[in-house]
Amino acid sequence: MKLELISTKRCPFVQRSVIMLNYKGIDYEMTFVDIENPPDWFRQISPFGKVPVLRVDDETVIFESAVINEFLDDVTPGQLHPEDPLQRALNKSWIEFGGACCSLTFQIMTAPDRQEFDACVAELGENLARVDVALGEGPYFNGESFALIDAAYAPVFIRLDEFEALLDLHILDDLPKMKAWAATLLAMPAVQSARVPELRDLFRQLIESRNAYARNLLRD
Ligand SMILES: N[C@@H](CCC(=O)N[C@@H](CS)C(=O)NCC(=O)O)C(=O)O
Repeated sequence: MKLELISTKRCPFVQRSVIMLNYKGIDYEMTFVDIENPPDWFRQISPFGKVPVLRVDDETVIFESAVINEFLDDVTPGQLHPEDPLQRALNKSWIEFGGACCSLTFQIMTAPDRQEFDACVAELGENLARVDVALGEGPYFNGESFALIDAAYAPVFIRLDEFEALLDLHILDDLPKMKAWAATLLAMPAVQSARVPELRDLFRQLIESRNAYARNLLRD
């Protein structure tokens, strides 16, 4: 089975799957598409027109990052979801919630005015405070072992780390437990491998091209 991940460099949902593939040492190819102007073949294989899409063979693609990651986990040794059904269900619930957090990081970069920007920052802070309540003592979400839920939230922390440098925006300052979780994940080679070196420039370009409110906060 030769896997191909259809990707963009900026997408946090793609990063979830890159983290998983690299953490598990799975062999794969990466194909980048221009999501603003995608090729016809991509429109045909991606049901929602979104990345990531995992091509499993000539006829089969899997979409939705959380589902892709569960598939990757299922077909490789060393299961990364908790064994206990209740814990597994709770992890899946918070993974779903993590999708909304990813989306808010995008809205923070693209909000057209201060009112919307502030509202998105506040909503993300409130969301993360809810996750913080569910967090254990670390270093990972469930404790000692890295799990799928860590791969799901690491891209949020990549973005928040970029926001600190780019916008002087420090959303985790009031959440020390979560800050420690973020630091653990950001130090992992699999997470670093999902963070392309030009990511900050891509965010800067996004903010500038949208003429977003965040443009006023950009640091040199
Ligand atoms: N729920 C999806 C979200 C994927 C998603 O929103 N991807 C964005 C890029 S970060 C996308 O492809 N957007 C293109 C579009 O909506 O047209 C997942 O988890 O895979």
